[in-house]
Amino acid sequence: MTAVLKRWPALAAVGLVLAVWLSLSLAPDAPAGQATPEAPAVELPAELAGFRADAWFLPDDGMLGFVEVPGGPFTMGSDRAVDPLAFDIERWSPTQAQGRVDVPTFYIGRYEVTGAQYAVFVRESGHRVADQGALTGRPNFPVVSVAWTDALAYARWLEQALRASSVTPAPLARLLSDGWHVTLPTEAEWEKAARGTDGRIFPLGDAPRAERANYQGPGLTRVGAFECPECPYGLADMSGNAWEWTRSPYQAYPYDESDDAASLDADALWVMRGGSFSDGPQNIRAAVRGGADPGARRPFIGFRLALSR
Ligand SMILES: [Ca+2]
Ligand SMILES: [Ca+2]
Repeated sequence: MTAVLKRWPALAAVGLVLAVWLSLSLAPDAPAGQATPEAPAVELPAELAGFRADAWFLPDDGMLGFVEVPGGPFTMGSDRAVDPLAFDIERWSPTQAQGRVDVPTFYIGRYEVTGAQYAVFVRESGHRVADQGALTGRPNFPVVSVAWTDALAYARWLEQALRASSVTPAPLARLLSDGWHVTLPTEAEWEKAARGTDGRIFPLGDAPRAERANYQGPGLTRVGAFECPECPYGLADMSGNAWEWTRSPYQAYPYDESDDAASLDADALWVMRGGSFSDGPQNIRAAVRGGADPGARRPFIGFRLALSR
């Protein structure tokens, strides 16, 4: 099977895209504002500090939580000579430990997507909830137990909601009308957002610090509970709390977004980043790469959004 797919990579990619499309379109489409029979009543607070109840519970700032990461190159991957915790899969090539990747300007969520944000999506879209864990978390904790397909469905729904609403702040509305999309970050976007441009090992610097991230702990915490003034771009929980889905398939480096569709296997895994509350220091490094089945729903995997051209 693998040999066949390798010979017909385009066919394999089409099959996979079809599978994703089918799984999305098979979710029952209830009219807006009506929950599916399987979904429990979603209880949302009238107010939630730091978030806008009138704007899908997105963060209360001028870009509803989207933070600009200016375009330019950064160092991706790991050099075991300076980072002894690095995994083999983080090495760039047989001859090179790390690579330089030029990432155009994009925006990324300051926080992981929360339980309240996801609950509004389920309530408004009727999106099928396959794992109740996605709705039973606290409103300002990261949503978890969501598959890659659920994460993308949320991004698509939110983009339409933002486009259609007069609540959307002007700078954000302008980007959307200029053709930007709400999506998941690529692996390169995620890593640049996490470590910035100085090649650091952890988002907060070259060593982990227990007071700066939720790792090696008992459970999820409120998004942004751990302040990290040293972290690039003012982002929270890039290390730990919930693992985060990206829109990149899990492939050997060198990283190349342009070959993502061409080399997909039918059973491709998707990259998740950043480690979770239960991981040790090795898995909360900025360059760590987890691979997960796109249908996997786990109590330690969530996501954050990106705005990308
Ligand atoms: Ca995280
Ligand atoms: Ca690739």
